[in-house]
Parts: sequence; structure tokens; C-alpha cells
Amino acid sequence: MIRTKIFVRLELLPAILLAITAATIFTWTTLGQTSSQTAIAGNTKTDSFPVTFTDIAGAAGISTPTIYGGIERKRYIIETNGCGVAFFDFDNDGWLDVLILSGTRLELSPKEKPTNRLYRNNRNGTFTDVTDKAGLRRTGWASSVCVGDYDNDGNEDLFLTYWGQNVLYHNNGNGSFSDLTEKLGLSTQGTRWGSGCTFVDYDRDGNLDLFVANYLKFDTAKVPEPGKGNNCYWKGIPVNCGPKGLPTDTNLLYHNRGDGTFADVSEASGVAKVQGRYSMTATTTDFNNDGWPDIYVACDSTSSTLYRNNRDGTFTDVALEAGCAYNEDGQAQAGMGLATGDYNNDGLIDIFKTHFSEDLPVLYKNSGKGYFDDASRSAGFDHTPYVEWGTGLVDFDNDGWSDILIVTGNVYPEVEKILKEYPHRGPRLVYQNSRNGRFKEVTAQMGAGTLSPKSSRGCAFGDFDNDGDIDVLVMNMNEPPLLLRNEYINSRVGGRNNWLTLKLEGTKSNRSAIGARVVLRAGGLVQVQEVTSQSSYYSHNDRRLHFGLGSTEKADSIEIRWPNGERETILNVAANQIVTIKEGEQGNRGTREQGNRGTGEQGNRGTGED
Ligand SMILES: [Ca+2]
Ligand SMILES: [Ca+2]
Ligand SMILES: [Ca+2]
Ligand SMILES: [Ca+2]
Repeated sequence: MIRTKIFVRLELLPAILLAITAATIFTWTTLGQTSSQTAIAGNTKTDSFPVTFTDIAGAAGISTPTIYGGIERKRYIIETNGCGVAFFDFDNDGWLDVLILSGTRLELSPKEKPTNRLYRNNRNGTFTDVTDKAGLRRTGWASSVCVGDYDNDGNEDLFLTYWGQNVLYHNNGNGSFSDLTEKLGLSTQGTRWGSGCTFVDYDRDGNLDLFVANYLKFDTAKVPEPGKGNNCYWKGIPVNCGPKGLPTDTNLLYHNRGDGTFADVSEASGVAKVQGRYSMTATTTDFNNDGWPDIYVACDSTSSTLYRNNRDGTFTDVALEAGCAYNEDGQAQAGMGLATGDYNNDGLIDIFKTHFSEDLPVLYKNSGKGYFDDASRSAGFDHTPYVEWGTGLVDFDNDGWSDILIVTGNVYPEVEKILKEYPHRGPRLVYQNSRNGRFKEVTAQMGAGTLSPKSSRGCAFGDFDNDGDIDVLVMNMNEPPLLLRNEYINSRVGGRNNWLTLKLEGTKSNRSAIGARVVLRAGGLVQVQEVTSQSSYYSHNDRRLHFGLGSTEKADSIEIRWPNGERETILNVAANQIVTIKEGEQGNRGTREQGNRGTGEQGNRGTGED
């Protein structure tokens, strides 16, 4: 556990406020995890959130609409869930490229050939569509993407889930990808509806394994038309049926044998024992801090799943006892998207999960004692009329505290024609971290990129222009994506917060470093992040870890716990740069201490912070 610490830090307000307010300095305090809710009053004002977003997708060359089902009407649930996006660097040039998944239409005209699209970052604010060159053209009902270098060859590979057959694309390292699904043993029997997925090295042997969720069993021949069944109405209006009333499916786990093939260990691992869930987004994080990666799955209309890694190749669903299966009223929620991160900087990874309209998102605060507390209401969240999807716990203004962005969009385009209070297209909701356990909604001041109405699903977070602030990529149903450029760094002349971005590369551990945990200390603040393979909604974020440092000019220490459990610490790393850290090698920047080798095997349950 984090030692209880008391610290006080001063920070200059942005220069623009100097003229407005006489009090140019404010103070905040964190008293460790037990009393982080009791920060000194004052804190941030809403009008001080110095971030706006500009949508530059069209100007950047990302302008093809993402086809996903009917526009005015959805006959079946397959048309409603949409798909994810990824920020990842497929050509290893240090600049994030963009992958946008695609659906299709039930009645497709011969002219229409909707496809997933890969856009290469031209490093000048524009992108080039390289889908065909990359061999990624494919028409179908794609759901999600997870990214990881499963064969440790230095090139990030892709796994995509589908209603139909999932696909593993091996990155050939020359700009092209090959579909190796069958060769690797990743084909499924018959038609299944793959939903979330995540690469995860659950046995810590250095080879990425693969978890794949399934949403439900769907067959157009067996599902009634809108209004033709009990679960085919919403607010009295006939809509597509489900998910309630449709048969559930089980999830999959594939073990990477390290010889270029995977073994289906869904049964032997206990993963398939979890039944009766409509599983959606999957993410891996070490929630109990024992050094072994766990898997959390946001589930729709049913309790969510926390697969605890038993360290022997098996998993047990502990969501119920851990308090992250239901909300605090014991109700199952519509779990769509999720973000993991340490919102209150107490050293413990928390969960934020998005939900259906007229519900509130859930913020599960990690107690560090094996369970989570539902902190949604105490953190300031409330019901919204929007269906909420992709989300991230992301520090947009580099102050060292994670803010939240949520993309929204209703699933029933039929409804807004009758009930205007449930618009099909919604805004991106933005919440500023008040640094006292609470969030403040700042959507209205965030600019057109945030307010333009869209029916969004997946979104990904990453610094595509390498300028030091986190940007956002958003999938929209039957419209072009949004590429929201964060204007924070550009617009702050002097007085802006510092940052540090870390790209981790495993050598003995999996090369993508998925599951690596970083504890960064700077200016009295302790921040914890882990490298993930999927989060938000069905999407993949920039796997480089981005830390805001406030007014501090350097990180005092960066402790890395690699996925195999070994630790390294780097001291005194200057701010405002992107640093690549290779496992086991002396750092190019700063000084490195010898790690506490071998402390990971037995897990050090609950002692991850000395
Ligand atoms: Ca690139
Ligand atoms: Ca690879
Ligand atoms: Ca493995
Ligand atoms: Ca940026």
C-alpha cells in the first residue's frame, strides 16, 4: 500500500487568470488514501479548466463515414452496438496511426463495401488511408480491437472481434498484415458474436495470451422484429429486441504456446464457467496488486465480471465479493465502456464504467482491501439522458490528476422522433478532476469538438501529434470519425503544466509491456498507471503512458514493475519528453537503480508500494 503521506504543493495558475484573480496561488493537500476526499477547500474552478478540443478529422484526411447498420431504423441489435478504434504505431516510427473498425448493413447495395480503415500518421497533422496497402480491407460486423505484439517481433499485431469470425492480423513489419487466425488456432466454431478482447500474459511467461468476450448468441432467423416481443419496446416505442431475452454466451481464453500457436483454455482456466452475462468491453489490470494480471469485463444488463488471476493458470470471478458486479443499490447496469486508472492518486487502480440512459456511470473506488466502493454519487456523477460508451481516465491538462471523457449516442434512432428528450446523437461529456475525490462537468466550455451531436461508440486516447497533451479519436455511427485535437499545449503560452510520456518495451516480459505498472513520483504526487491492450469501449489507447507533472520540472523517480514481476527504478527524469524504457537496460536518461529482483513470484499481495 502507499504509505500515508502528507504533502502540500503550490502551483501557479495559468497566466491568463493572473489578470482576473488576485489569488494567483492555490494549495491542495492529499492525506493518503483514507482521507483523500478532504482536500483543502478552494480547488479548481470550472472556468479554470484550460482544455478545448478541435475536430480535425476531415482536415487530417480521416473523412470516410463508418457504416454501422440502418440510419433511421435498426431492425436488430447487431446494428446498434457499433465498434471500436485504435491509436497504435503500426510502422514503429514513433507516431500514432489510426485504425477505425467498421460494420456493414443488413441490406447492402452492391456498390457499398464498408471496411475497417488504417490511416498512417504523416507526422504533420495529416493521415493517409493505407488500408489496401496494409491488407486490412474487410467487410463485416466488427466489434472491438485489442493490440499487442503476440510474437515479440517488435511489430504490434491486431486482434479484431466480429459477429461471425474473429481475426488475428499479424503485422509483417513492412506495412502489411496477414490474417493468421486459422493458422494460430484462433478460429471459433460456427458464428459467435465476439465483443471485448484483450491481450494479457496471464502466466507471465513473456508471451501474450488472449482473452475474448462474447456478447450473446445472435441469429437473425431467431430474433423477433421490433415490437414483436417483450424485450422489443423502449418507452412504449417498438425497437430492436434485446439484449434481454436473447441467449447469453461464454468467454474465451487462449494460451500462447510460444511456438506460433494458441491453445483454447477457456474450460481449463475457468473462464468459461462464468455464464449468464452479456459481456462487452474487456480490460486487464492488476486490481489486487499481487503482480498477476486480472481481467475485468463490463457486462450489459447483467452483473459485470472480475476474473481474478489465481496464479496457477485459472481464474475465478470475484466481482460480487469485490463489489464491482452491481451498483451500490445491487442493480445490474448496462456495462458498455470502461476506464481504469487511479483517479484519486492513492496508488490503487480504480474502475469507471459507462451505462445506459437514465442511469449514472459507476466509479468503483479501489479500497486496497480486496473490494471496491461505489463512489459514483460522492464523486459528483448523476443520471444523464444519454447512452454512454467509450471513456477514459485521462489527464487532459497535465496537472497530474485524471479527468474523464465519455462519448454518447442512443441505440434507437426511432425514439427521438417521438421523444425529443432522448436524442440519437449526443455530446462528448467531459469531467474535470477536482483533486478531492470529486469531478466537475465542464462539457459546455470545451468547444465545438465536444458539443457537435454524434451517435458515438468507441473512442481512443493518445497523443497523436506528440506535442504533450492527450487527444481523442471517436467512432461515430454512419458518420466520419472525430479526431479531437487537444489544444492545451498549443494554447498555453507560459504557465502550462509539464508532462512526461513513457514508452515501455519488454525484453524478457512481453514486448508490448502489457501489464507493466509504473509508479511515478513527481512534486510530491504519486501516480500509478498500467499498460493495457483494450479499454474505453472496444478500443485501444496509445500504450505509451502519459503523466501530467503540473509545474514540476522532472519526475523524481519512475518505478517500473515489468509484467514478469521484476522491478526497475529510474531517478530524475526531465519533463516534457517521450522516453523509451527497455526492460533490463540502463536508461538513456536519468539514473537507474537496481531492481528488487524476484519479488514478484509470490505476488507480494498488498505490498506493491514498499
Ligand atoms: Ca506510425
Ligand atoms: Ca508481432
Ligand atoms: Ca503467456
Ligand atoms: Ca496532442
